Formats: sequence, structure tokens, C-alpha cells
Amino acid sequence: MYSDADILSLLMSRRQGYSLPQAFYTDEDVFQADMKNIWHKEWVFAVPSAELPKSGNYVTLQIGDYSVVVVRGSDGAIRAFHNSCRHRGSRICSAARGSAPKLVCPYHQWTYELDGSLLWARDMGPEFNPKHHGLKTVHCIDVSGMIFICLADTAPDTADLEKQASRYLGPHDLTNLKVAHQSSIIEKGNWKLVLENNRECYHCSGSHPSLCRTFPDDPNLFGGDDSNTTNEARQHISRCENAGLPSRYVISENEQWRFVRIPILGDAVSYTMDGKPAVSRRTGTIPFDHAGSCLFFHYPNTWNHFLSDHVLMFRVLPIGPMEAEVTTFWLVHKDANEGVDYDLNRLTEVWINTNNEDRQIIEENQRGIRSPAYEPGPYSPVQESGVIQFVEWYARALETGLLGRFRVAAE
Ligand code: 3BY
Ligand code: FES
Ligand code: FE
Repeated sequence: MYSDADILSLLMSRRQGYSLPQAFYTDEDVFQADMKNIWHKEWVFAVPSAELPKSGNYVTLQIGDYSVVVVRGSDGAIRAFHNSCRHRGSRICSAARGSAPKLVCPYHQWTYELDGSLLWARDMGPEFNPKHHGLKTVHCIDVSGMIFICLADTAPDTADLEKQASRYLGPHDLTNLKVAHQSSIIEKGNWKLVLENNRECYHCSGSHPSLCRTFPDDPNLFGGDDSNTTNEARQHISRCENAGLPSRYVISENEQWRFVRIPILGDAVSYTMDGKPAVSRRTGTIPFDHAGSCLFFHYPNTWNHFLSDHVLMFRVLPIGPMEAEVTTFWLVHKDANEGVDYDLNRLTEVWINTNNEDRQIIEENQRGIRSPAYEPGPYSPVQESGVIQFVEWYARALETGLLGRFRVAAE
């Protein structure tokens, strides 16, 4: 049993530059603290807007105890609502995704418009005012084609994020892409192990034979900052910037998100087995095939690759202290035809392999951490500066949340 005070003191006493104490990866109370102080407070990536191309298209997401439905309205706007009926609370949409002209509760058929207002409820008496029983809203923004939601009463400011996203992602024109494929896998590991694993490529040469054909495992390309960037990366950035593609490393003030466009290996232009394009149509206004990969992470739950010919978005959702869901979206130009402009297997095989390899790594990491013999070990300052950067962000975010609670309790 860990109280908030216990978690705070464990956090304060952790050794910096070392992996976290066991409880952070295994304990139910710490998991609940993560949910309350991070997942229910921060912006969380939900789906690419291309996943909801038409009015009535919806997806549901589970974030801790909250069920959320994200739906495109008849006016074209994408909104998010608590997926809990204002009658007696039933979940309204149960499928992971679907399409409906109205949101109808399966219990007693209360019927909501796609904008959340209650349209119809049978036999509720003369006093009943449907206006007071619309679905509760969840903050929802479209960041250049990526939909983020936030469960907090007051959502963190996104002006900077939106500004940089429009510069870096704008040229890929996400609104004119379609989801060619998506996959969700369950990883028996704490969500932070998934993020830590993503923030380093120390493991890549040992585990990712397909990815390593095209993805450089040089830590200087995606580490904690850009102080060691290579000559090749600098040249790539100048070449892209001169062609009108924002590419320079930029990180938010609180280090929650970052954009940078990196070169990929040799002549490779895409994450395929032979490095050749997976799709014959480029995304947006990308001027050449050799644009490398624009990397965007946003903590706590997404990392993304924007290539010249396709886009990969990754979404992590925590399920329990030792379980998370990882969803991958593969996006291509909306007019690209499968079998003509791209072959689905060729497009997806590298990351399907990579995701499976990462799942195994993360599950072994989790199993080892469960051992009473586990103790925090040192991160490599050369290879794992990105992991250190993530863990420091996490520690600050959790500490701020926990301290805020004590302050409120003391007042
Ligand atoms: O998918 C990614 O962005 C990261 C970069 C380094 C390891 N992993 C492949
Ligand atoms: Fe939704 Fe009754 S709980 S209609
Ligand atoms: Fe990996």
C-alpha cells in the first residue's frame, strides 16, 4: 500500500540517471497515481483525424476508468465526450470504432446528436429538459491532423504545440491521408517501459533486423537533446529546410514534446525491407523522396514518424500496472490505391516486425523487474539520453501533480 506521500518520497529518493524503483513499474497504487496525475491531466493522442473521415465516424478509448468517444459531427468538427449516458450511466458506444448517424444508448435508447446534445428520451415527463442532459464534453483538439483529448477540467495550453505542429506536419498534409492499416497489440508491461524502450536505440541492433535495414541506431539522432548531432544530420536538416521543410530540432519548454527531421540510412527513403518507397505517391508537398523521417513525440503516449511516402503514428494506452496497449496507424495519400500504388504487406512489414520485437523486449523487461532482486540500474549517458529525458519529464509531472494535491489538502 503506497500513499501519495510514500510515492512522493520514493520519487524524491530515486537515483537520477538510473531506472526507476520497482514500484513505479509494478504497483497498483503508483499506477493509480500515474493515471490521476498524468493521464487524466495531460493531452493524450487519440487518433489521426483521417481515422474519422465522415460525419458519424467514431472511436472509443479507455483511459483508466474513463471511457471516451471521439466522433466527427455533421458540421465536420471532431469532438470528444464521456461515453456515459446521462440517463443511468450506461456506456453508449461499446465498439472500438464504428459509424452512426446519432449516438443511441443501448439501454433505453436515449438518443444524442453527434454534437452531444440529447435529442430524444422516451416518457421522461413534462418537467424533463433534454438541454440539461447532453453528453459531458472532453477537451479535444485537432493538431494538424492528430486528434488529442484531455480529461482535465482545465487543459494545458497548446498554442506552441499547434504552432510547431503546423510547421513540421503541415507539409505532410495529414488531412489528405487515409489510414491504410492499423494494429493494436497488448504488451504485458508498464506504460513507462514502452516509452523508455522507444526513447533509445541501444536495443535496436540486437533486436530489430528489419528496422535496422533503414533506421539509423545512432543515439545522437534522437537522444535527449541535439548537442551531439552528426554532420550528416546537420546537412540533411539544411537540405530539407532549404527546400521549405522545417526540420531543426525543437523541444517544448517543459520537454513534453519534440520535433526533428532525421536522415535515414544511405539511399533508403522509407522503412521497407529494401529501403525503396512503400507508396508511389508522396504525402503532402514533400519535395523529394529523400526527406528522411520527421520524428515527433508527445508524452505520455505518442511517437510518430513522418516520411516522404507514408506516416506512422503510435499510441500507447495504459491498461494496468503491468499492461499497455500499443496501436500503430499507417497512413498514405488518400488517393493511393492498394495493390496499385502500394502493397500493404510491403508498407507494414517492418513495423509489424519491430512492434513484435519491442513487445517481447518490454515483456522480458517487465518480468525481470518483478523479481525481488531487481534494483534500478544505470542508463547509458551515450545511448539512453532520450530515456533519461523521458524519465525526468515523468518525475517532474508526477511530482507536480502529487505536490499540488498536498497543497490543496493543506489549504
Ligand atoms: O520508433 C522510434 O521512434 C524509436 C527511435 C529509436 C528507437 N525507436 C525505433
Ligand atoms: Fe442510457 Fe438508460 S442508461 S438510456
Ligand atoms: Fe525497439
